[in-house]
Amino acid sequence: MSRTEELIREAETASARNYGPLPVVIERGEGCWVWDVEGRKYLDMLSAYSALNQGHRHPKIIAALHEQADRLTLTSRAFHNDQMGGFLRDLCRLAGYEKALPMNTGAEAVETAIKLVRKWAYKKRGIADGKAEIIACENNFHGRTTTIVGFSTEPQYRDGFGPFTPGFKLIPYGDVQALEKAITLNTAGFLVEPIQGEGGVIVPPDGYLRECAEISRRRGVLLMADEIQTGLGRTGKMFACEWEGVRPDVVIVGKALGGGVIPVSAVLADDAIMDVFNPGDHGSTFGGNPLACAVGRAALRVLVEENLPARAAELGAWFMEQLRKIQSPHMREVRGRGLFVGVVIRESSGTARPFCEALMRQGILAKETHKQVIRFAPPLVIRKDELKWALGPISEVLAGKGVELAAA
Ligand code: IF1
Repeated sequence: MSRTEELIREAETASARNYGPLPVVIERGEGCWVWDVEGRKYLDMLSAYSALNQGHRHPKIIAALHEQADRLTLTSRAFHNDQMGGFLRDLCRLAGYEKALPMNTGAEAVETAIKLVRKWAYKKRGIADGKAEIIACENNFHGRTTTIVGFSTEPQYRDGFGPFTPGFKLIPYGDVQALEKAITLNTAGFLVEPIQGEGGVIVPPDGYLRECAEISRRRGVLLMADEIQTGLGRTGKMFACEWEGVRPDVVIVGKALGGGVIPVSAVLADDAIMDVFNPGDHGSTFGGNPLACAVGRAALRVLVEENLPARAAELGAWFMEQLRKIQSPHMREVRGRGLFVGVVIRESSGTARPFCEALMRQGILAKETHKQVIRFAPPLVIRKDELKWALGPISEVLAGKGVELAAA
């Protein structure tokens, strides 16, 4: 048995079967490259679903981690720590909001935003107790808690996990009329991904977010943008909503906020919304811990100092242009924004999975989403020559080389 097989067997024996990863065991990473236990090198074009925008082990982020680890790691929110204020101030300045509430994972931040908007609805909008509604979109992905999967439209994410939290209404993504129609006097918020990630890298029609913002403002509904995956440079702007000049009422960030090191998430809003929270209303043992804050602050500094959003815009536009030139009988469409790119495989060619397996054998790690889509989202620190190299194996695989197509 190879070392890879041994380690996979060990993990599969001891872990729950809630994942089906590619059969590669990674032991080291640097920048946009990782190495497996057999010493093979791969270009990481998944970036831990955009949690590694700054690349693996960015020296400035690792230095902040070490420095803080040697001083103080955790206090709980029962006491103050000397790192949280500076981090949240930087985050608020970068995003243009008055307040930030720190949590750990994306799902926790989404839950936080839901609680915030509901409480705002009762305290500020005067919605009758227990009646507040939040509108979300079909094909959404906002996390895995029981409340969040309750408004998923993916049957597998819900199957076996009910009963679910009431108070959510679904509308088609990209449809402004549907939003206008779905809003009632009890609607508190509209929760939306600027680009649907897990949904298959779905870019909404031009003007969609702007019109949603206009409708929300006119109807007194809070616009809640889940920028967990699209934020922090991925799409070529610091926040994807900037593409349409939209300033949501509530912004949710996570993933790359932790610099690829530890889970750090946050909810951003102005004080007129955030001030509905009183001591005891909400919290987290680890949220706002000094280690996370030191790392998060360094993570933000790297995004700004290295102009990562602009790099994503430039390299992403070029990369998509090159992908579209590839001659492939299997490729139906290339879509995305910045370095958030989806290549859609024709249904007649089977699923995207064997293409991802073939890419892996050629030294490129990418992951399929929604069966037909290969997602390419490398760290934003990637260089043009590295992307250029990737186009070689990508072209070959999309042409069918090394792809074990399942019998139709
Ligand atoms: C997994 C997907 C991506 C997210 C948005 C909230 C969360 C996520 C827009 C929750 C998380 C992750 C979860 C991860 C895989 C990944 C994913 F394929 F599952 F859907 F990126 F597309 N909002 N997305 O994308 O954040 O609680 O995980 O920190 O394995 O489930 P989290």
